[in-house]
Amino acid sequence: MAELRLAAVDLGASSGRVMVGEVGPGRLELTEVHRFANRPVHVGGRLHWDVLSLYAGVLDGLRAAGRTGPLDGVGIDSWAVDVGLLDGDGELLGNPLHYRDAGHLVGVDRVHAVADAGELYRLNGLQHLPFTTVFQLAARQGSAQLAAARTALLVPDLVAHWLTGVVAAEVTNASTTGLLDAGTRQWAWPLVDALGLPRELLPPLVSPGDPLGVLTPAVLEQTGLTGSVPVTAVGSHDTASAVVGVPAASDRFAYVSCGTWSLVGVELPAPVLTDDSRAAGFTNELGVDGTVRYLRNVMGLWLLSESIRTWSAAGLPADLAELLSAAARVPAFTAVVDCDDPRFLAPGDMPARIAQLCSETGQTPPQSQAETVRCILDSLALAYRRAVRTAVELSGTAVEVVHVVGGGARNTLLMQLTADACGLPVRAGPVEAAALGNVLVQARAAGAVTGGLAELRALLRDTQDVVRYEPGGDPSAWAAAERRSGRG
Ligand code: ADP
Ligand code: LRH
Repeated sequence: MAELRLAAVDLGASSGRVMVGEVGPGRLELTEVHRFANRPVHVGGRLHWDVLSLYAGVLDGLRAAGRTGPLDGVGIDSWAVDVGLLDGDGELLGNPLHYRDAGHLVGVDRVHAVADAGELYRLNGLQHLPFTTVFQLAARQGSAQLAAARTALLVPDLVAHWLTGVVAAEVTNASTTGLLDAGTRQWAWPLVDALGLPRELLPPLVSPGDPLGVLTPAVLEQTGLTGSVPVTAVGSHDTASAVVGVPAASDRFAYVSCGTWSLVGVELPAPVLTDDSRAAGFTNELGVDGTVRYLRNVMGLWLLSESIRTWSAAGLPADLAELLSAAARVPAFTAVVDCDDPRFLAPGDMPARIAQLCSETGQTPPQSQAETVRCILDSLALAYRRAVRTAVELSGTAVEVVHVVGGGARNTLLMQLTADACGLPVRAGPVEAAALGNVLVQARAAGAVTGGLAELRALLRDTQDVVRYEPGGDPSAWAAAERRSGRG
């Protein structure tokens, strides 16, 4: 089979990007053709995604992709949980709410009145996060928008719908809604009914590799693309695509999908739905090829990006590279915090919140920007250590290496700290694992490559750059730091 040119649309919390993957047996080359900012908008007391601006970025990206040559296909992945609501005419009823909006919280009690936390976990297998779609929809009960809604589309499904006209819910991302049964992998209708949500809101499920449709004539005209351009379902949850993009050589690996969030875990054949797993805050999201992504959401580089935003607004130095090199000169463990503290979730003054938590745990708060950055990186490495160890314990898997993918793999200090903290070798990269996973699933569906995840990962190993970090330092220092963070 000839080589294919496939576009990956990858919308992240910090930026959207369109990449072109050239792929065939033994070849996988990814080129970024367009990147655009993703700027949430606070309006009317709620935090929204500017989804039309993102869609305009997607169209610009497809146009740019077309300028580099004809396209054989398109796949879309994006962040989880948030939905756009469409009315009976298929019109978007409002901008999707952002998962960091505080208004979702009222939904938690409403859902727990129908199914307590234990029942919910046995059903959907998800870590408790206050913004999971089921809580978001419950919070909107009684709103005019939800009353008018006939279809709820997760963000990548919404983009796919605008590109093709097709209405579908891709299953890896549907598994983040809390409304999918982790056992049957179908919509959990009894829960949907008990919550009084209309069944019609939830579209038919599709799986990665399924054909979705073709770009509409209007999209072809807007992008200058020609012919019939297929859109294929990929792991539409960006983390699902990123895990495909992990260049692991065996199944004895843990991963950190390291971007705005850090998703830390292992790949399993079946969910772990025990009470211990629930208490440890582990999630069972669906992966490509029927796998389970058994992982924890760690607050991630959000702690750093939101600190930088705070400093920049105050006119303080805010260059990422300079801050990281200053942090590398600060002694380790000056202060550490529990990254999982829910107070870190919302936008706002991050350095102040970090200082507050340090005081609450009896530590001297960071005294400089460099110390704050160091505190964030030490604390993230500690959280990765805890999550990897707990994933191994609860799932019974063996782990010999930690693969880190996503933008955070560029952070050399964080990578070394991760190796030291976990006491395991770290393999960092590729940075654009989600786009690579997206392209690989399309390529396989089109017959340009064959095999399971192991074969797709072998192609990644042969074609992508990976940086190696070996563990060092004093392991007991990490256990002591963990106690100081309030988690030990
Ligand atoms: P998302 O998909 O959530 O938008 P990315 O995977 O693009 O996130 O990762 C974004 C993060 O990567 C940034 O918050 C930043 O901390 C980190 N990052 C990006 N470039 C670099 C770099 N050159 N050096 C260190 N860190 C980087
Ligand atoms: C990462 C991510 C993560 C979700 C969060 C909302 O981009 O998709 O897997 O938990 O966004």
